[in-house]
Amino acid sequence: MTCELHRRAFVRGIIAAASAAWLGLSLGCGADTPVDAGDASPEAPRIARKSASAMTSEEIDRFKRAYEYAVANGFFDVFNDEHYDHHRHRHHGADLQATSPMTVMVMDETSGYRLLPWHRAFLLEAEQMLRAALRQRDKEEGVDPSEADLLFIPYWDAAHDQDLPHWVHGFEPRGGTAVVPPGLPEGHAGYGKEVGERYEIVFARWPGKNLVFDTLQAPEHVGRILAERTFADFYDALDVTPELRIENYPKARAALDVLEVKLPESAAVKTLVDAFGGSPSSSQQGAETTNALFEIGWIGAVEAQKAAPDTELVGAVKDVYGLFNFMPHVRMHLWAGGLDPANADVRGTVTYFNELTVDPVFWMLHGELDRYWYTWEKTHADAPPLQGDDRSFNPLTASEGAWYGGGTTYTLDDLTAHDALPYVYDVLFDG
Ligand SMILES: [Cu+2]
Repeated sequence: MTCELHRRAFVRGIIAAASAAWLGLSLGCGADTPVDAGDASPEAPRIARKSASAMTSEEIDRFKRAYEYAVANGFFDVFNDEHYDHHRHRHHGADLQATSPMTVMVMDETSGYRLLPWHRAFLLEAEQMLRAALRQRDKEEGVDPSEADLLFIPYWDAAHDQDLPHWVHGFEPRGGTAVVPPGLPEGHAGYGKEVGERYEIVFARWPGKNLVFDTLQAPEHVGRILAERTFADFYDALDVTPELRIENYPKARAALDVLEVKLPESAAVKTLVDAFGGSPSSSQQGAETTNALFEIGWIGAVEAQKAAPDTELVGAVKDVYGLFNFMPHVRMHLWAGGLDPANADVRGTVTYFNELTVDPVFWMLHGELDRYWYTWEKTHADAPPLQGDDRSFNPLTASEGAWYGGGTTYTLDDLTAHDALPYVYDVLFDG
């Protein structure tokens, strides 16, 4: 019993320490009252977003023609730049840096609560832009442009697919530019240029090829997230705090002992040893712990790429990661992007905040997170705890969005009134 209590205390400590980097502590309060699902009226001109795995060949073709045209013409450049502009948008609980090893910078709690509504608005803008792009292409090619009204951004049902949808493998649109962020590793297309300059994106995607992010969330995991009662807890489970696989704790602890011997000089290993034995800490220490975890993940990936890797070291890194069942948001990005098998410093396009909008997987994974939220909203009245200006979202400015009829400013109320949204999901998430 004592042992059990001791272990629980440890687990709480690790949760706070190793994951606080994805935000700080989130304390929320909200109602848990079921709301009327309110079916869409049949005459409403709404598009039904479907799973990318369930699209017809005609729908896939339409989406691909719009998307590749938009990327090739640089229409996503401004989407990249806006997504990268944290100061204006405050739209992520943590900023994932371009560095290798990966590092996170913790944002304030409000920025985390803005993640879902901001990306809901961003998806609406992209969907509108893609329709305008398709109309333009159709006119150029002498095709009836009215098909553009049928275009939607599909969602990636990663939990059920456990892979990328078949047609997305190999669909790697070329073109587009992005702004150089600090810390790009050698081997990345923007490396060697001044921070703030533009570079031509070189599309990269190695799904499932990140040593320590090589699995996707299971449907039951999503089911547990959807069972959270308040928005704060729902958001936290989606984006901030991993589940712990307590049964893997002894293996993870033993693996840290191995790493201490193999990497006696590593500050990251020391940080993790302290976190495993210590008490809950501030979010700054939490960021340090998360970054230490990322660093040993990188050490493991570099080792695994050697001609004759130290398999005990690689196994120990994997065992430390085995303690965590990571949050769907970061997991989908890192799984889909993967690591360059020839250079573990370079990640896939969909993991870099400054260039990720050229990968359709970015939109499909955020469509899926949006579908989780949309599903949750059907049975919960609670909303993101945001006040004043924080309830306003303007992903693209009026002048940037003018050409496709966008650049809208959305209020939180606009974005949470399902009946007023121009889309529905063909099905809610069902674990
Ligand atoms: Cu994201």
